[in-house]
Amino acid sequence: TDGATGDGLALQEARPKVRKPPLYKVVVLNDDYTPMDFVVQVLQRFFGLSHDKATTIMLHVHTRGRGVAGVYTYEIAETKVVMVNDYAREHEHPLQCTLEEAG
Ligand code: TYC
Repeated sequence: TDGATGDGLALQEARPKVRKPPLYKVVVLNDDYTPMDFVVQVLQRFFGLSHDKATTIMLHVHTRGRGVAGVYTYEIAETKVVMVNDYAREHEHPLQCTLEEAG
């Protein structure tokens, strides 16, 4: 505001400059050993997907080699990558996911 009246009439209000943060894809990779139902459960648990959507993505990864589980800001994407990779290792499955800049 203009400080004098507090109503923004005497001086023009500045347009707030709001920038969209860069986004990152969490990419899930195929492998020959992780059970399909484990992948579906991981996608549901860590990416909030329905069973149907998780199954569609799992089958896409299985047939095409990789697929996007979700798109997030850097900190959230990186945290999910670590959580999924740790969880898969704990369960002794080779399932892996990685970060990728979203265009
Ligand atoms: N290819 C695995 C199998 O045949 C299934 C699988 C799907 C594994 C997706 C990883 O990200 C993955 N059991």
